[in-house]
Amino acid sequence: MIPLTYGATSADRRQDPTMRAFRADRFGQFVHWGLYAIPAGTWQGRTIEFAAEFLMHSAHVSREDWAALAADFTLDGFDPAEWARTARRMGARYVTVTTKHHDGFCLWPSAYSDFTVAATPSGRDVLGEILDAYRAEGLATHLYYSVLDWHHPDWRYAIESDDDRIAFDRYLDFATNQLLELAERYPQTRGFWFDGTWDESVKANGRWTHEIEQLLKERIPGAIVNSRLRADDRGARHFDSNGALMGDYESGYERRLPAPWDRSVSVYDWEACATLTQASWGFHDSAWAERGRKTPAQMVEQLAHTVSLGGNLLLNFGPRGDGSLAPVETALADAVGAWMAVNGAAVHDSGPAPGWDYPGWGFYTAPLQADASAEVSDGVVHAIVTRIPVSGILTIALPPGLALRAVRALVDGAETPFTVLDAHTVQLPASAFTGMPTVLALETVPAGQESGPREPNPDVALV
Ligand code: FHN
Repeated sequence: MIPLTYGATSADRRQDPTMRAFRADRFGQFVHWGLYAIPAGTWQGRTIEFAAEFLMHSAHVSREDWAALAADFTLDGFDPAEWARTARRMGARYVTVTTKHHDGFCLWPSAYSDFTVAATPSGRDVLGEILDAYRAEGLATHLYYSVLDWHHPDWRYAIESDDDRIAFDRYLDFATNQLLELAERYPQTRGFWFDGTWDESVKANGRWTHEIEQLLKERIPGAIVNSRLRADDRGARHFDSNGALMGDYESGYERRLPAPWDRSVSVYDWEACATLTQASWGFHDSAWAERGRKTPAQMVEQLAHTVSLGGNLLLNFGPRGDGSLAPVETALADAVGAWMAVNGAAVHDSGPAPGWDYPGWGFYTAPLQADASAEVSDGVVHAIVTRIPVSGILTIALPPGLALRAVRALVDGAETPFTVLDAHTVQLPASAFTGMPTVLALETVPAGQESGPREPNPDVALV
């Protein structure tokens, strides 16, 4: 064991009520909103095919020009109650909101910065309004905070001189003040989600990452902090130099998931985050972002995949510059919500089904058990079918010692017959499930001849 002062604080996963509630929630909404939603990926007529929230950086916009966007942050379409209702309808149980992203703009009127909502036409505490709206809908609230800050003159990527060290110490004091201010202003916050911590300057300050985590937990007992904040004495991130998880849950799965058979991740808590558009978290108004937009079925599949391995999924929304939600995002939320309204029991309060191996055609989940060390899930196990085999048959390998009594669809309780093959294997006809894959044959002809006469096929009757 390497001796560490700022490594993991505990070898075990937390079992207190706040952490259990977070684990049981399984599905959260991420919200990236800030000044970057106004230019939405385009600066002076040039659309940059990169994340919208990086535009200041990728279009080389000066601090002054970027700060001038504050005058256009007019909240004309801002309706946080609508955001919160949309999230609740979708089945999300918590929200994580960007309080300050890499551009340094603060959604709350921070006493420590002049680059905040206080400098916008409304001067309103936008963050406070968002948090109140979500809590009114019964969702827990988490605060995203970027340590990386392109606006603050004392931010450093690396510490290469005494001057850098002095400046960066000032920067860390500023960040500490802001974080304690957030904890004081919004004491009902359940968690802090740190980002922008990958640079050498932060890695050289493992002590600060340790201390701020402890300070926030003193101010808000039970607060949940992601692993991304942390570096240890030697600069190791997420997991300390002895391999132990720092923070309360691992937050390294960004726009990717562990392999569906990789049960090794289930030994700790983790959360994946995902974009709806192509690799942009902030609103990006372009064909480029749309090319990568996910369907409701893809998001449901990611959710099932995540829960089957004991993770939470944080699904990102990027409201538009005026504060309104893009209709395409509301439509996705509603479609996922319609699925969740019927099938939510396989997601909420659920986790991996111990003893049930990845079946290839979908995912198994089971209700969270008080005894997390159980080797086999018996009782009800949910099978979430996402890929129906072309054979039309689903094969279920039962954990040794279990037999199947009945199979019912969650949607209406209708029973599905199955065939027992041997002591451990049963088969279901895939016709029991909706959504059979369809194969389309695309017949092509040279352009201009598409409406010409068709050769009759002598083998089939024309209809
Ligand atoms: O650079 C950010 C990005 O804009 C976004 O906030 C994501 C969300 O996880 N985090 C960073 C990239 O890892």
